[in-house]
Amino acid sequence: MKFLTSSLFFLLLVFGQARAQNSVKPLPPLPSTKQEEWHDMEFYLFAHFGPNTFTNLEWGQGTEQEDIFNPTALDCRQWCRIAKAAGAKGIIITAKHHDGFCLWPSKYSAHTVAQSKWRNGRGDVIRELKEACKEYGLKMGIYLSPWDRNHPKYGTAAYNDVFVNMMKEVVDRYGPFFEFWWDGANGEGPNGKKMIYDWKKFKLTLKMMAPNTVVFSDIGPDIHWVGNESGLAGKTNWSLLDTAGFQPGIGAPSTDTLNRGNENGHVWLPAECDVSIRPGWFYHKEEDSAVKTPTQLFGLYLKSVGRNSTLLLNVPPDRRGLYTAFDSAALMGFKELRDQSFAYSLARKKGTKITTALHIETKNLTDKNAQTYLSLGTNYNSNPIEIKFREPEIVNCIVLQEPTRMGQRIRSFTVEVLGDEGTSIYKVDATTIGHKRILSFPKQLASRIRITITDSKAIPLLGELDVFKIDDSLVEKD
Ligand code: FUL
Ligand code: CA
Repeated sequence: MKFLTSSLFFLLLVFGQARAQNSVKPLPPLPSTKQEEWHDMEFYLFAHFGPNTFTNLEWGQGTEQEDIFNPTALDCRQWCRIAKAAGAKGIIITAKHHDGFCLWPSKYSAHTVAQSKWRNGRGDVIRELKEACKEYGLKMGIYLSPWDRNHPKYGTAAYNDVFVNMMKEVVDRYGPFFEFWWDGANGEGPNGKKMIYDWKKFKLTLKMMAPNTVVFSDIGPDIHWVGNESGLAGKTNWSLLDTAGFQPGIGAPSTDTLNRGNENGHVWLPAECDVSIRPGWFYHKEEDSAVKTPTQLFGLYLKSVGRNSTLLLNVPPDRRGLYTAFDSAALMGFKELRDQSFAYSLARKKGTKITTALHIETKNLTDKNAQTYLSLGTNYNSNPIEIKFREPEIVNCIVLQEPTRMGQRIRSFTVEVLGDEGTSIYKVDATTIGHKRILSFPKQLASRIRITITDSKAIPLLGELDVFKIDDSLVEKD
């Protein structure tokens, strides 16, 4: 009997919970599965590599001799080993930058590794990276610049087909890719020619050939540029954007809009933060001393991943075709800081109690699945979440996630640190959450923490909640 009653009680609880979840409707636009998977990757590397590595330029002319590309000890397994140890989930390679040189032996260009002396013209960087990524369990992405300062057909309608053929070729030979990166830069080609890109055709090509790949450009179709190359997403950052009437490149929305998204945007289109570990995108020896420190990288992580974006961190191989010890040391230090900071959530500590004013079951907040959630109801303003510690704890960092499968809903929220008697010690107001919001602040001794959703487009839902004490030096300054 006792068993029966408790089973019944359990069932009622489960169904009650399921009903509560079912009664809330998703708020479109919603992410596709590939967008969700991409967002969950959070951090991955960019590898700018090509003739510029050897000429010390950032933008090659397109007139460089093929033989200039001559890495003496190329080893993509070394890149992958380091990427993996750094906790990055994938690598995107510049298969063709603005100079037009192809790091794979393309049928559609006479300016490729096949025309170089490197490995007697039989080298293929893209194949080597594909194999190394597979070995290390990393995802691979590819960057192809539409702007091509070498290709003889550039500036004519025929070049659109060249670009389409190149896309097909790389997808066919080296795919699947988790991401395809279209650079919006569009300057003059050989002989000063300008080019009008057939974006529609480009989009259709990847839609047909690579339906599971997220495609990046200034305005998508799947993810968009964050509006700067410093790795900074807006503190307010909607995964929604209006793209009708816009084009990648000079026809894109303002950088401010790209930085924050559109609150009522019609398309689910999250931002990606691309930034280099060095001042330049390509390797320059003189920048060995200017590699970002682990603390700087951690700061970028807070301002990208911690602001509903992802971090695409460029780490350029050198002339040997290897990651240098400077870059790899910085990456390992960055990994250590993330591990130390987020190893131990006080929200999950034994004795910590999480409650809401309306006594809703809160276990979905700490089940490590952002898509299972707690609904705060229509009266969310008067239904704050309280995290009560067994003993007062020093805290300075809160991590929140929305279940994005239900749409991005929350406009603003408040975090209050409370002392022994429930007195407010510290209060911080913040705006959007989305996939992940990391808030850091000067450390406080907290008995409780109260989180109130202050404004939401629809019934607010929270997927996950964590509280940390991170090193003082890592707290966001601005
Ligand atoms: C820009 C390019 O012009 C830079 O060289 C670099 O590739 C960066 C990621 O995108 O548009
Ligand atoms: Ca959850």
